[in-house]
Amino acid sequence: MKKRYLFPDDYMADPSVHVFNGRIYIYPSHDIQLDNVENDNGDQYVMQDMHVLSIDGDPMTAPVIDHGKALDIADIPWAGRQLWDCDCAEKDGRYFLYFPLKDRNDIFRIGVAVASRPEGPFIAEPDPIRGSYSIDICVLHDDADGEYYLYFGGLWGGQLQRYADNKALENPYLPEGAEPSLPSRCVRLSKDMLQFAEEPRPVQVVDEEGRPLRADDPHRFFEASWVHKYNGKYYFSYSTGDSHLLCYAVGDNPYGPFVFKGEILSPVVGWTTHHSIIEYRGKWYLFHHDAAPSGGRSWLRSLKVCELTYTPDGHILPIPGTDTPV
Ligand code: FUB
Repeated sequence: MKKRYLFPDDYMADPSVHVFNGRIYIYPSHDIQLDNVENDNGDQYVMQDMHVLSIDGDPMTAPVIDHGKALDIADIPWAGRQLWDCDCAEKDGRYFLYFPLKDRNDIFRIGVAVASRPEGPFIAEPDPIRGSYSIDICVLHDDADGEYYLYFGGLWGGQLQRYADNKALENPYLPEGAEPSLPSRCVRLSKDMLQFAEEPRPVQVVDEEGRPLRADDPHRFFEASWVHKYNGKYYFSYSTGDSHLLCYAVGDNPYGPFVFKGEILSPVVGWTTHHSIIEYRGKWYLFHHDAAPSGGRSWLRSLKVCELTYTPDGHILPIPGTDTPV
């Protein structure tokens, strides 16, 4: 299968990709060179700014433009550390960048920054979104009702296990064995795009009998939610974290439940796997990252793209994460 490294000049990861004004815009995390501090808390991911990239043409071949720094944590009033995976949505000619960032108490919150152009620069709101927590943002603009739905959540360093019913727990709780796995969250955004319009709801990934996937299932949700629509169905895709897969599940509305369908990408080089899926000029593409160019250093990742194919009945054909099994 043909794949392309998009931006060999720098280490970037977690590509959230959208088509705005007929052009592909990529909103990646900006990885930083540092001595290895790799641990399960994600302390190796210390990103401090983000750039916007764009492509006008076939993403497998057309030039990739770096529009430069679009947001810097030095300009975010409530910033602590670690600017992780963001996503961008357009409404009425304004662009809203949603980003997870630790506050000064080392708690992940979700912030919003606004721009008049898709490449920024983005100006951060003074405070995080009220009631927000955890990481890994995806925004769906639903053509069915015109609303915007924000998905978020990630385990371990992403802190999702610290919450239940949208309230902080005194003691984090990670389900085990046959217990239902922890779900991602979905919330409708307010009309001004700056707050949640409701309480976030759990996004259940269920098997064909409607049972939530178990905590010990290698296909259960871990982080990196992404939602796209295909033939009127909602495709919820995500990373399984410690089993290193990208998987997908299909539902009938933005909140789910989503019925598990299969794997999209087998393990890549590097611990994390994270992606987005778009249609552009009649073809479908998977954007993701791996750590092969950095020799497998998981905190130095590189952006990749390849074509994605559906079967006639709407299944996604699995893609190999590497040319050789890992
Ligand atoms: O880039 C930091 C974290 O690594 C992301 O939030 C996760 O999805 C994983 O890719």
